[in-house]
Amino acid sequence: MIVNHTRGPASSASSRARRSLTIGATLSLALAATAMAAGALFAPADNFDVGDDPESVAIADFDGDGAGDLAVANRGDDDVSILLGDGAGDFDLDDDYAVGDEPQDIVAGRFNGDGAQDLAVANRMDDTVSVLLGLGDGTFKPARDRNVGSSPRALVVAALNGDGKRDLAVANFNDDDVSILTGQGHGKFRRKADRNVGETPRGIAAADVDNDRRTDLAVVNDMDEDVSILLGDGEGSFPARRDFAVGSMPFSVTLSDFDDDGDSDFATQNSGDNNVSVRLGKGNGSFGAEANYDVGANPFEIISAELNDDGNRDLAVSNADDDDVSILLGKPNGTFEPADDYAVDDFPIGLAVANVDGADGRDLAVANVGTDNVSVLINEP
Ligand SMILES: [Ca+2]
Ligand SMILES: [Ca+2]
Ligand SMILES: [Ca+2]
Ligand SMILES: [Ca+2]
Repeated sequence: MIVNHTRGPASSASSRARRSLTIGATLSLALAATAMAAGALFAPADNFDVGDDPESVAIADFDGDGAGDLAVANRGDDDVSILLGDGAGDFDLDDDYAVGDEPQDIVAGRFNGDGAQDLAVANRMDDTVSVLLGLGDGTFKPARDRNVGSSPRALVVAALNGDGKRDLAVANFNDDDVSILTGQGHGKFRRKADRNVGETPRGIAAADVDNDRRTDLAVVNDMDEDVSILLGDGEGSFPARRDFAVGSMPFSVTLSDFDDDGDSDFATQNSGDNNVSVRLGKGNGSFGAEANYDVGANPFEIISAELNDDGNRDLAVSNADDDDVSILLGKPNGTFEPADDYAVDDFPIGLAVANVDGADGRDLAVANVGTDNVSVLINEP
């Protein structure tokens, strides 16, 4: 087990990024010009300063004004920055909230019954998840921490045990397992027995992949270069596991229905191959052969969403060494067009998607570790 294999940027990556800054900027401008000429899906990025080493970003409406806001986990500051949106694509830093040691991943969800959006954060150095309960006005109560496994790197909000309350599943990098935290409905969680997966899990997603109306999990394992599919029993346990191969150094997985056949499919970024793997689901917990699509250098995170309003799910991938985001537009049969790249800032990792400006189209937020800011890409359909 490689305990020191961290998800964050190594110093070599940072220096590599600095060395390539000039040529990277020139290339980015050229790519942006090309994209604009071809009918760009996104306007040039606007950047908003946050804390030190932002690794992850979530979008939700924290103050209830109908406009999407940002929550950013700052690994270097051990806190979360809240940026409130004005509904037109602009964001103001509102406040920071202390969380655990080296927050790595952040998700929004409603964990108690007050209707306000709350936050959960995986802290990789103190083996906890911080829960921040929102007050509905954009502010949060002080974090409460819950123990999970060793070196939690990613988490997902889902209904896992059929009581209608939001639960959490957390990928523990050092333990090769997943912690299941069942929500009690008042903002507290109960930890069930951990579930083993492959070696060094770094990313996690939730959906029903075998069409039994019970939520399942997809966990991407860096060392094993595969995805563990855990089939849920609807009671918060996952008795069945099958592993499906992907590429080299996968850190992130997304579940979606790319070919619109009603069965969940998955995609990973492969940092060692500079591409993505897509495997289409068969609806019974199994998946078809891997298809690969090239993206930029050192892809770190992948998300899926409908981005160009043609009815086919698309992919967005953050390319840490290219300082841009690759957009792969989906086709009806579950294959993808070649990537279009959109420039962001230095060493982008975290991605989130939602409509933040009120106009048509889903927008992207990208957390840039190298420049301690978040890039917002506004969709221009
Ligand atoms: Ca708002
Ligand atoms: Ca299921
Ligand atoms: Ca499908
Ligand atoms: Ca699409």
